[in-house]
Amino acid sequence: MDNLNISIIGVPLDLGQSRRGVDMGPSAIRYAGAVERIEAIGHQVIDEGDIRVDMSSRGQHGDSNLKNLDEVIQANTDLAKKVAEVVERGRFPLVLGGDHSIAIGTLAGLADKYKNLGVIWYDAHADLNTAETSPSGNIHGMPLAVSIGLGHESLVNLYRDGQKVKPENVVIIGARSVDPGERELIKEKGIKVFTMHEIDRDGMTTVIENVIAYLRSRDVDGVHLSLDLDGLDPIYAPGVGTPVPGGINYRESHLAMEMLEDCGMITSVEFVEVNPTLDVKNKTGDVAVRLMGSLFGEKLL
Ligand code: HAR
Ligand code: MN
Ligand code: MN
Ligand code: MN
Repeated sequence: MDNLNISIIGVPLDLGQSRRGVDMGPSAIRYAGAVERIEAIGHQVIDEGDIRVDMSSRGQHGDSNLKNLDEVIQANTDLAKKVAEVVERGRFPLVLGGDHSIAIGTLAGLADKYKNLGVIWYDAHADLNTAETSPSGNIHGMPLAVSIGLGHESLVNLYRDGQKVKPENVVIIGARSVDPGERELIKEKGIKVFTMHEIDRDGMTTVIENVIAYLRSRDVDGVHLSLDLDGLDPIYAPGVGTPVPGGINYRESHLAMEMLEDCGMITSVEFVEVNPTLDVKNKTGDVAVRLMGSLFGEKLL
């Protein structure tokens, strides 16, 4: 990877789900040395600080089956503006969550420039629920559906109207907890998914080769990596709100990051769902920063 001008944007949002503490994710990732690690590779980094999140009316949801909808909309609208502005300045956005609902804002902001964006969704979950299919009402289970144009209209039309990403441009890696409504949507929209089964059977090398070939065949004009730390096995990333056993291991994750770095297609990244209150000595924030190292071109030799 050439030397990049990276802008870090923190989003201390925990309102897209029900467990407190994931709002401290950006702090934990910074504390684990994100800026220093990326600068040591040779990139230039500006920490743009955090998006302001209104916590004052937590828990007072209106009549929809979407928890803290107004606050999630507000924070994501501000995030979308910030991401769009950073991209406009020719910089590479590195967004730190916060729960995964922040992908709604990140992808909305990226849609200003990227008209055929590819998205890699590294996650135990598909995050393809709508208010109708969600078992929880947690918006962090919905951002991918929202971004392909499905769900509550105030989320779908956030920042700019309609779909931000084409479903044919989405690749999910690491899925192992998919709800019935999500499964239907995957089939209906033909979304490309590499579950743990494909990772076990074919190995991460083949999986990432296939991901890259697929996105090239889609002729994407950029690729966003949305990395939910719960994609990793909870052994390596215990500090997450919805851990699912049987996940991607530490070396496989590094290999995936290294191969994505090699392909030169990644144009923005977010690391989400780090919850320091559930963690063990900031292990999960630490893994996030190590993976950033590989993704931004750190070499073993
Ligand atoms: N699918 C479940 C729901 O919609 C669980 C979502 C879990 N959350 C995340 N996102 N961490 O990947 O509630
Ligand atoms: Mn997720
Ligand atoms: Mn997840
Ligand atoms: Mn390598």
